[in-house]
Amino acid sequence: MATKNIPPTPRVEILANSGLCSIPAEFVRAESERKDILDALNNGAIGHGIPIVDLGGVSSEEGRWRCVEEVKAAATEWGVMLIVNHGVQEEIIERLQASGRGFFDLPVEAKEKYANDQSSGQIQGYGSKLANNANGKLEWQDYFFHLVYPKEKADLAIWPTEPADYIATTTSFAEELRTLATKMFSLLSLGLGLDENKLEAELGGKDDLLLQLKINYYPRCPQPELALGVEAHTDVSSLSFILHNGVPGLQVFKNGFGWVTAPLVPNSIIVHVGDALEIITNGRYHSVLHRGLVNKENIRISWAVFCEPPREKVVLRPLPELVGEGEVARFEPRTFAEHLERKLFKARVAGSGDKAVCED
Ligand SMILES: O=C(O)CCC(=O)C(=O)O
Ligand SMILES: [Fe+2]
Repeated sequence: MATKNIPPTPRVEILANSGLCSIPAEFVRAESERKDILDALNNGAIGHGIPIVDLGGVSSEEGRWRCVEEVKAAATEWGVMLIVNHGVQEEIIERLQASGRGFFDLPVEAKEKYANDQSSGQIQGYGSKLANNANGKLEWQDYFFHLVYPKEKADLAIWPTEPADYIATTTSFAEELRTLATKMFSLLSLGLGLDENKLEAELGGKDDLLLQLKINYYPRCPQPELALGVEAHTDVSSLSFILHNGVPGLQVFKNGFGWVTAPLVPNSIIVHVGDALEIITNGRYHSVLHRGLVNKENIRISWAVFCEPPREKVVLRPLPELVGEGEVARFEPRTFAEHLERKLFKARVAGSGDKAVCED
């Protein structure tokens, strides 16, 4: 069981349920972002352009090469895609969502038993963003964050024991997602003319690539035009897989288009390219800038699985075979831990866009 910490900031869920009509100043975004949020909420343009890739044909030779081309194009031009016929059983996804929802349906006091303690480095558990960034802004969300794969590295003592099936369900889901991650890394490797195991091996391979699950819980917000559920960022992971409860909110940034809202496609999973994959591919695959909007009517919940390299064991550097003649390596070598440090440092210096350490 997790330690019982006094939460450093009030849970957003409590604020949201307190009947307030205007949100506290720490949640009000800068003027520059606000116009942009309002425009996005008003025009509601949903997702034209974000590629949708059908992985259904991946086991035939011809179908596989079609998937390679489509996945490559999406990762190169957008850094994000929706995949369908991905092989993760619908029934497991339904159970995962029911158990995550069941946890967040518990009273806040029950969830506090699982509270994390970021100040002492205990980043797994139930939490809310600390105002530790230079702009002092908070995000309109609470979350549950924990390592879910490989099983022997997971700290089951901090996993929810309510709902009763949470542990079994989340474990089965993580196993299926791990298989899907290998499938995606293989297509992405082939797309760059690499051996199909190459990218995954560079990121830690079977034993050391870690899956971290973050359940993002975005309560209803009385002033969605002023707030963000998650501020603009790129994920530090190699790939991230996102599921959600059917409420729109995720937006990706595309040069020439601006902010584009991810469409709702039944039984799809959203896949982001993150920083670690961008680094080792020397920028061939693009780490996508994205953010989350909130709304007045509906609670939004998303399940983000971050595929992370081990913190110290591998050095992330552009693969020599991807640095073409006359090109330069666009990224300096670094461990994943060093990458996290750099990103936090940069964000502090820039005074915005900072993320708590546990967040990709
Ligand atoms: O809620 C979402 O759809 C995305 C969340 C996200 O970007 C993250 O947790 O890193
Ligand atoms: Fe993200």
